[in-house]
Amino acid sequence: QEYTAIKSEVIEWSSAAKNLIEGKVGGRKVYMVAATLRPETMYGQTNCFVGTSIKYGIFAVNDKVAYLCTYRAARNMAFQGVTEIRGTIDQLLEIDGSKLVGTKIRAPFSINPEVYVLPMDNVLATKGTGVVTSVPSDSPDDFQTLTDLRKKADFYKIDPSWAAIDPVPVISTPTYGDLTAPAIVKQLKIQSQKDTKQLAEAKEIAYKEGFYSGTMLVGEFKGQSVQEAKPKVRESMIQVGLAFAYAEPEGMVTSRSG
Ligand code: ZZB
Repeated sequence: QEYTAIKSEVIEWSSAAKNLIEGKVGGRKVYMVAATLRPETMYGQTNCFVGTSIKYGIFAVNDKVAYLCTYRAARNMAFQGVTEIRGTIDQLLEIDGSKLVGTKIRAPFSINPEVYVLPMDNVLATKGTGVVTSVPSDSPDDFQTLTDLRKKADFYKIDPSWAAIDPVPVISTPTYGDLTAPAIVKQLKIQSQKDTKQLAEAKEIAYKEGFYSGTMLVGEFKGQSVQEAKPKVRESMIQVGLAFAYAEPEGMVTSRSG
């Protein structure tokens, strides 16, 4: 599986993370790294998700830069030319996902350039980087989680202001309009992020609809089809150093064995 790894620079750590991190990263710029299959939706990022019971690490890339992701992802990256010496992993510290909530980051290419880290129940530790960038306009999981967080901010231990950014129209589809994910969530009568079966179905529909029938409403490739724009947005982000290619080992094995 070939993902695009999106780099979000940390602007301000949550108070829980600040103490832990102080003095541990040696002045490096820290980026949270999210794996996405939909780089063309990055204009619509409204926040970032982590799993509260997942352990993350901060890994040195060189003297100036460090990445925050799961150990598993850092290990994969070390074999994909991300670190200076192939296969070496330099973990600066470990941190619980719960402590990252409330951290403010820079969301590259987003119409809302500064967003917060929020908790999501269904983040898998075994997929991507364990960091998920949230695009509620086009991802049913993201829309439903954001809705849950807004309804029960106390329960999820978040400051409501961290979840204040509304979904941003970035892609139009003929069947669902300018906010595809909210429309599908409504159609399937999804009530919470615990409705995982319906959410899987909604994701499938949203992927197909966006890819085959979507038109870009914003950005450098406005007016183009998603099929045309997707690789171009990806290339733009990589070119300016805000993204890089990231593959999951399973995918690599599959493509090698044909
Ligand atoms: C931004 C985005 C915008 C995404 C969208 C999807 C959509 P898949 O298809 O199952 O391989 N994701 C990435 N890592 C994780 C994780 N560890 N746990 C849970 N979710 C994760 O899933 C790939 C997508 O799932 C990724 O692409 C990411 O969300 C999320 F408009 O990034 B995506 C219809 C989907 N739309």
